[in-house]
Amino acid sequence: LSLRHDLERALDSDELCLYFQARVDIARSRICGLEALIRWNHPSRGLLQPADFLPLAERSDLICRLDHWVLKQACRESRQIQKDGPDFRIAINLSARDLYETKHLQRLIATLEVEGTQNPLPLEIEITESILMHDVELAMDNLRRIKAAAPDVTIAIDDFGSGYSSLNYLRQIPMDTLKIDRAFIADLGTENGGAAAIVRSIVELARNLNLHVVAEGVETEAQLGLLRELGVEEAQGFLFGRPAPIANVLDASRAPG
Ligand code: G
Ligand code: G
Ligand code: MN
Ligand code: NA
Repeated sequence: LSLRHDLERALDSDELCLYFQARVDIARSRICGLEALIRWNHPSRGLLQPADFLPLAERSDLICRLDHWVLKQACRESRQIQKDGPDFRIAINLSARDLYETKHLQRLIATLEVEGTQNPLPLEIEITESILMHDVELAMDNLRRIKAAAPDVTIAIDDFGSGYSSLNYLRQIPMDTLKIDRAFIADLGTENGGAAAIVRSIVELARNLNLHVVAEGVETEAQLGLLRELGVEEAQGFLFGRPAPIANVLDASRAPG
């Protein structure tokens, strides 16, 4: 109850902050993008993770205010990031209400329309497969509206493989990137067979649909080696670094070795 009140106040104070996690180009072994992930520095509870407060925010349009804050803040920080990574793509996460509720979608589109061309770094929006499939016809219409207003903003399907995408819709959804759900990466190279076959199928599908592929949750060199063999282009996960404030991520990327 009071957490909700605190969160409304946090939006107008400087308690919210962004952590970033690197996305790595596997062939070149270098960072090619960053995913912005929200954190909340609560005055008495300490640093809160999305799981601690996003479910609460998602019950109302508070989530849209948070997501809009994240978009604006990620763009602000892009000016600093640009110095170290002039071509890093900056990804933010959207929630169901952002995509499906007209009022919030319109505000998002208005901001993307400006930032999509003025931001120093290219922007990507991530939407989970399950949110997309919730009402896929409306989702496609609304993604087309985003693309029409902000053609340089790319669209990624997050947690791909965990939902139930119809192959027929996949062909029609205006999207650029598939982020393979980390459950498949966790099973790569284990007795829990089939994960490699699924990753291989996703890579094949992505090639045919002209999409980029990112593996999420990469934690070991063994997984990275398999992903390279399977033709996955990009990887994200604890192997390369945990989400952290941007200065830490950029320092780590400059460190030798
Ligand atoms: O940061 P962490 O790795 O704990 O993220 C946990 C979950 O919270 C992920 O599914 C991520 O997509 C989601 N998440 C993190 N930041 C945001 C945000 O700014 N907006 C939305 N809608 N979800 C976010
Ligand atoms: O949007 P998404 O759900 O993909 O957000 C990323 C989430 O995944 C965050 O909670 C982040 O902390 C978590 N994460 C990032 N890398 C790894 C990893 O290598 N392993 C695991 N288990 N979780 C990860
Ligand atoms: Mn994500
Ligand atoms: Na994900």
